[in-house]
Amino acid sequence: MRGLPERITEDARSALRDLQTRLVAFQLKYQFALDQLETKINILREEFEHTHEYSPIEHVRTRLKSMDSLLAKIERTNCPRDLDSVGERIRDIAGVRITCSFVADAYWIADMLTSQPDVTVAEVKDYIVEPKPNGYQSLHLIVQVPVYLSDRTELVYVEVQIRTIAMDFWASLEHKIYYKYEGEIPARLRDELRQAAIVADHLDRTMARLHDEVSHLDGRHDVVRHQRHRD
Ligand code: 0O2
Repeated sequence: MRGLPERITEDARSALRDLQTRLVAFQLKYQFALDQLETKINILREEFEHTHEYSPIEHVRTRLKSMDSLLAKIERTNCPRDLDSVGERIRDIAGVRITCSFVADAYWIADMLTSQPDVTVAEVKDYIVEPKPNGYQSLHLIVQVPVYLSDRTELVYVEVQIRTIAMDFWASLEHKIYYKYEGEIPARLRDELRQAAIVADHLDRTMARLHDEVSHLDGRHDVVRHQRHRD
């Protein structure tokens, strides 16, 4: 290739190897943090299913930010290009998305997770109480969890997004449309999406009301929920 020396020196080779080792270690700690949180969430889910034959957690998905997306965010946010700054400033490198049936469950799950002694809340963005102008609704938490390595413990940021199935349905499609139009969604589609977000919100409210009505008849879910809140 033109512009590159034909043979890289031993020093350059060793610097590259060192960088590669540090990058892999950097990514691994996010994977470990995700594994930990996923285990915590699965324990909550299994315990609920076993004890109450019901779980507020419908589905859990984890993802590590791709290198392309991370580099774009470093660029966009003018983040200094060292791993310490990236780890401190970009807090959604590891992400967990939890879907639930009802809006109240989103807060309930957030409470259960963040009341664990090794989960520290760093930020909360409540786009359910205050949806984004495009209609996006979700509860976002940035938490820190300890990752125990062979020679040290690191506190690692993870973004947790909690939302109902209806909000998730909306967000998945909006995300696809947003990328298809590279952020410039035509006005008609934008309006229809905003309208669809209102419909999703209405659906969530109706389902919650119906669920409450039925729960009063068998008493099961509410008993579980109220017990949890009293604890
Ligand atoms: P991906 O592909 O899910 O990783 P920023 O990350 O700079 O956009 P900020 O303030 O750091 O913004 O975080 P914020 O507002 O909590 O949003 C971060 C993530 O929430 C996004 O990550 C999306 O997953 C989701 N999100 C936020 N706003 C919207 C929205 O309007 N529509 C949809 N569909 N999702 C949204 P990424 O990195 O953009 O995407």
